Amino acid sequence: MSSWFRHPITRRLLLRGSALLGPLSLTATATPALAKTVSTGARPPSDSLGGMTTVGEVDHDRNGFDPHHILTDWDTGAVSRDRFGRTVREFEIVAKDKEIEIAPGVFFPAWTYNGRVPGPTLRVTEGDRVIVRFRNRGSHPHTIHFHGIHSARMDGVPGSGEVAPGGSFVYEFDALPFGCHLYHCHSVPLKRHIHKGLYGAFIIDPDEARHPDTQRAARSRRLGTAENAAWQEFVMVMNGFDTNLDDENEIYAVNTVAHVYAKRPIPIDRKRPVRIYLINVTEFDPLNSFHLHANFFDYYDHGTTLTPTLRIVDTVMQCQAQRGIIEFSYKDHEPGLYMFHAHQTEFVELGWMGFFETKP
Ligand SMILES: [Cu+2]
Repeated sequence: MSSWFRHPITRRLLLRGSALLGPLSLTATATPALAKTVSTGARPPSDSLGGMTTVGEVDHDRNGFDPHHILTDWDTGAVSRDRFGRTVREFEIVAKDKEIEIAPGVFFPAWTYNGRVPGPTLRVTEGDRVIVRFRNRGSHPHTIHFHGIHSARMDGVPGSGEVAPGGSFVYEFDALPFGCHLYHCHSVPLKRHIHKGLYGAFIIDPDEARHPDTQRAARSRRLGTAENAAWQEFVMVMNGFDTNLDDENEIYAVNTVAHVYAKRPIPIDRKRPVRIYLINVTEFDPLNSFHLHANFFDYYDHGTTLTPTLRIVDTVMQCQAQRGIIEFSYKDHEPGLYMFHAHQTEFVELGWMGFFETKP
């Protein structure tokens, strides 16, 4: 039987209906809160957007996380030294079920790491010993599978590091290679466990002592250095949500909440360069992308090199779990609102669009 007969109302049909009929007012949890008018008080003004954002406000306090904080809240762990003098970073991650609001009035029964989607952004330095104490307080078996170099025992897949509800496991490995990585649950069915919200960014900064020929570039990446402090760094996890179980996403976003950076633009100091750790975890669609307006950027695929793998581009695409680092500057631009979005334009209308607001 075709999927059309099993799920006669798809988001594409809804969009088609929306175009024909005007504003939609369908029941929450099944449909995004899209409309042809923009919410009051939101920036930028509605006439500049053509009324393409969600209407109303998400209660970030109720969610327990705010996508604006997620942009920059690095979790560097509890730091100690081992007997060899090496830095050890310990993290606590708890899986739990939690309903979250992903667009105004649209609630999603998520599975979360530490109560948020995406989970905490773990940030370590190349060569650190990483210890992750994982407890599963959710309703299903879960794992944490890290993208990185580690032993089979630490791989976080069924049969190796999978944790039943109520159980726990300690993942331990060296942080390698440096780059922009991710972690996610690897229990089956995999697409459901990932799509429910069990993922997060895992950033390994380069250790400049290991890169004598590119020390300056390495230091600019490593949190805590003066070179790094000159940058404005943001984590952007591109995700989507299937609210009606039809294996298609009804809502798309960066860091979970539809249009959150359109309605509250990300302020940037245009004199300082910008670095984005971009990660795609979107389920059900083979590709996602990032497009920057009125500017071009350099891109480091997987973040595992200190020289760009793409130069002077304004769009980059990523398959699921692909990620990379984007670097650009607005120093020669006039102050204003500069848009960024997926260049799958359907995703834009369903939540994946935002603005940088450059200050003089
Ligand atoms: Cu899981």
